[in-house]
Amino acid sequence: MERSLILLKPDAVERRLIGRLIARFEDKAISIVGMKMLQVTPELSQQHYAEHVEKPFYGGLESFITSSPVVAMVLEGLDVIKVVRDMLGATNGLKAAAGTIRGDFSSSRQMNLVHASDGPEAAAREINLYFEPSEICDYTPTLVGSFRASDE
Ligand code: FUP
Repeated sequence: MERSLILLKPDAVERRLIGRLIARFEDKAISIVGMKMLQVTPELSQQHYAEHVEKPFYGGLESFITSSPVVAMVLEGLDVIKVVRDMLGATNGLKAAAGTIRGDFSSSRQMNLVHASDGPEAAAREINLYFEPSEICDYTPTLVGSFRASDE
């Protein structure tokens, strides 16, 4: 089992897409094990996007990510980091394949609706940035036998 940090970004909240985006993950039988709405501060943005802080686009990215609340989630599932990244599609909504979240809903490189961790190290770091351990629920879904075979 793997966990990933997902943010429904300010554009998703402003465009009233929260429910439809969460439904994409629920439809895929991925478990939500943590979820909350919060306002990202400049400090949190700088920690989250540490690798981008020195880049020319960072100022615009920080203004955007702090402009409205976000919904932060911890998703859990087999290979969930790659599965969710594939569900999002390419970073730029104009280049994302049809059928992906960004391909279907975004026409922007910055306003691409959802963030998802890009690897196990990033996931551990980002989950720790947004969630206390006590805010994550350890549970086995009752219907897990309908999601996949026991040896998968
Ligand atoms: P991703 O891994 O798909 O979230 O994308 P990156 O880590 O490459 O970029 C982080 C965020 O910066 C993206 F959500 C979009 C934004 N970005 C810009 O606004 N302008 C750029 O030129 C590149 C990225």
